[in-house]
Amino acid sequence: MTDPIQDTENRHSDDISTARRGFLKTSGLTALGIMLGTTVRMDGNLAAGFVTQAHAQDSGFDLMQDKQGLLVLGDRPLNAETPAHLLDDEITPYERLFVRMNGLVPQTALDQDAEGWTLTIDGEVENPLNLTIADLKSQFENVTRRLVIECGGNGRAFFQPGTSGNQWTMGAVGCPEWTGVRLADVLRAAGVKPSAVYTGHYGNDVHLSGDDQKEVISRGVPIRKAMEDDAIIAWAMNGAPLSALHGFPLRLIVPGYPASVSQKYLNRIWLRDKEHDGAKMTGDSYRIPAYPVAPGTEVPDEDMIILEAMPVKSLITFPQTGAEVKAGDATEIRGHAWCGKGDVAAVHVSLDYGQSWQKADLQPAANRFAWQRWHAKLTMPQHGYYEVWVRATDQDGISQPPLSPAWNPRGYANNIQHRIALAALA
Ligand SMILES: Nc1nc2c(c(=O)[nH]1)N[C@H]1C(S)=C(S)[C@@H](COP(=O)(O)O)O[C@H]1N2
Ligand SMILES: [Mo]
Repeated sequence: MTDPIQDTENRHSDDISTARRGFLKTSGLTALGIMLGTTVRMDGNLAAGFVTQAHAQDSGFDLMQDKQGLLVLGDRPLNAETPAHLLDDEITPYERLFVRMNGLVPQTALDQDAEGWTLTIDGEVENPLNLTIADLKSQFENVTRRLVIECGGNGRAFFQPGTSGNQWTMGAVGCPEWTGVRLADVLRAAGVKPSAVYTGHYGNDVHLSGDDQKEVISRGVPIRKAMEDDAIIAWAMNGAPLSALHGFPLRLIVPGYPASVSQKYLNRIWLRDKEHDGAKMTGDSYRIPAYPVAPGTEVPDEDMIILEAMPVKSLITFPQTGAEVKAGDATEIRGHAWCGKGDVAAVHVSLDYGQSWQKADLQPAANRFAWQRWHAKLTMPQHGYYEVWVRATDQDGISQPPLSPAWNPRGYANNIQHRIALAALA
């Protein structure tokens, strides 16, 4: 069955320009992504050209070998998203978690070598700390939490006109289970001075240029966000040490905000007496206009403000778009919903292009900032083509729009409704 929304290259047919589609179809990286999306073994039987090209590029190819079904958007830096139907697990397994690198994976992570690793807490604190991973494990309460990470640019592909950056569709999101210590506990142990207003996060990944003096990414959050109980400094994901791609040996998870603040390969948190100004904090990075702008507007940097809480969002993770169902039978539809403010209030599904909505059964979150499972049963009245649309609503009554929301120059925070196509058989 070929319909516009089952084809990942076409995405929402009305949301991506023909020009862009043409580009994606002919791009070698798309071909690579499609190959990685299959069960083809990475090392044995690929065309020599691919292997050579990939190996020349930071061995991104090797790193992807235990990922299953992800679509690679680029390999230097390495970026890959997960098709919605592969995000059906309540706890996202390693194999299906998206990858977002701004630079190159550091050697320490490739070698899984945490020998001598320390986390420095300095700046606006009474007692600067230098903590080993053993110190973190023994001196602070250990916590395990399911926390959503979502790239600020997830959904970028649907903005018109298009904006530069990875053309993420729906799958730059996941909800693994993280183990570590509360960021707030560690900051309190360092003694937060009243002058501290912002955090600045650092890791040891390598700039694409190879220049080790250049910062890859160093973002931060307002101190009030850092002192909430939810953010953790993690050393494990799904019960295993962090992997090379996801931040070994330590990373921050600051849920609710764009995942760019969740620093991987974490070795320093600098408390600042002003808004942090590290790499990708300034200019238009992870910023949106301070006022609504017409699509395509050039916005001066001084009118851009930092993107904080991510908007309410949901996915249909079952069935897979394009599936065949039986007309007249109640069909199980399910997915997840999450929100940068905390819990989701309601989820609705529509079988008639948003003209009428049915309330889905929504389960409570395992903990704050975990995604919430929803289920619905829908019956296709007769044979033919159907679309299922989903819409989540947050605690303030704000729900997802059917079309891309406020256009912004870098294409952040797009929480357009997800939809799938189904073929109902007689
Ligand atoms: N050190 C470091 N941390 C980082 C990044 C990075 O490039 N380097 N990318 C950030 C961005 S933009 C995102 S969306 C998340 C992605 O996390 P993941 O690759 O574990 O899915 O990591 C964040 N932390
Ligand atoms: Mo991101």
